[in-house]
Amino acid sequence: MLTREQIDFYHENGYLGVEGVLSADEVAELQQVTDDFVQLSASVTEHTSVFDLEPGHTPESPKLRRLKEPVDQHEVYKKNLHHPGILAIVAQLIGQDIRSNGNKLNMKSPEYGSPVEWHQDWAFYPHTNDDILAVGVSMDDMKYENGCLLVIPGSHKGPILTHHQNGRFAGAVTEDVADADKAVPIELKAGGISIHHVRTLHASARNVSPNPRRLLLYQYCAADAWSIMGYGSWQEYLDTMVCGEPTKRPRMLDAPIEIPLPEAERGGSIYETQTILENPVFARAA
Ligand SMILES: O=C(O)CCC(=O)C(=O)O
Repeated sequence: MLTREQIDFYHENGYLGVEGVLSADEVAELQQVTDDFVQLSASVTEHTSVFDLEPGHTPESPKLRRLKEPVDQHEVYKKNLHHPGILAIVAQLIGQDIRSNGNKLNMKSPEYGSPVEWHQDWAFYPHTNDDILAVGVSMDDMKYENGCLLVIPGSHKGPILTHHQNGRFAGAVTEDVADADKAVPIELKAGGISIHHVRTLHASARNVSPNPRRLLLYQYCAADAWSIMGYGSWQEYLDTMVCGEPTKRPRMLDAPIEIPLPEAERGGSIYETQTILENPVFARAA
């Protein structure tokens, strides 16, 4: 559970780091399952619907950048979406009725892993209100050197910066990020979680350390935050419920929105989408 100070810090700054949410055994289990997926990825040479590969990926030295929708790939990831410690914290921030609108496992190989350019998740998935956050489960110690999450405190209260380039969605901010010099790293031990608000500007640099960086991201929304882009059916909405009650009455917030259309030139993952950026901020592996 969070203290009053932690809750206030989140609302004021748009992010929070919480140590010790998962036990050492829970982290070890996640690491084991993830190691198995990295081994499996050695058998592919192109991105698939499950694996997103680093540019230097080879069968001899597999470099898996993202496991897509891990909750659909293994019971252990699904179990942790419902982790009681995580859900208790999320409920303190966005209420008891909770949906999930996505999940991913982003990995940065030692001395290699790709950066993620500045962006606001809200630009990818605008909703009727912004009681939406992403929880990052640290599967390794997270330091600046291995590419931990960087956030700009208070940016969730600011404008939505443009994520378009040459008229198409580009998956990253394409104007100047004025406050980038105020960015702070969310450094955590394995088992800790980061939380960032859906409008918080965030990014992460390349991994320049000898250690891996594996961050399991679960997106949680208040049940009354409905996707502006819509649902194919009532069942599709219901399938996103994690706990509490669904609702057919979306809560509306007067918030700035830019629809992520026309579609990005390249899809598949945020990394692929961002490869078309004319002015990337972070250095990439050669
Ligand atoms: O893995 C990271 O460092 C950040 C990932 C992220 O923000 C995203 O995938 O949307």
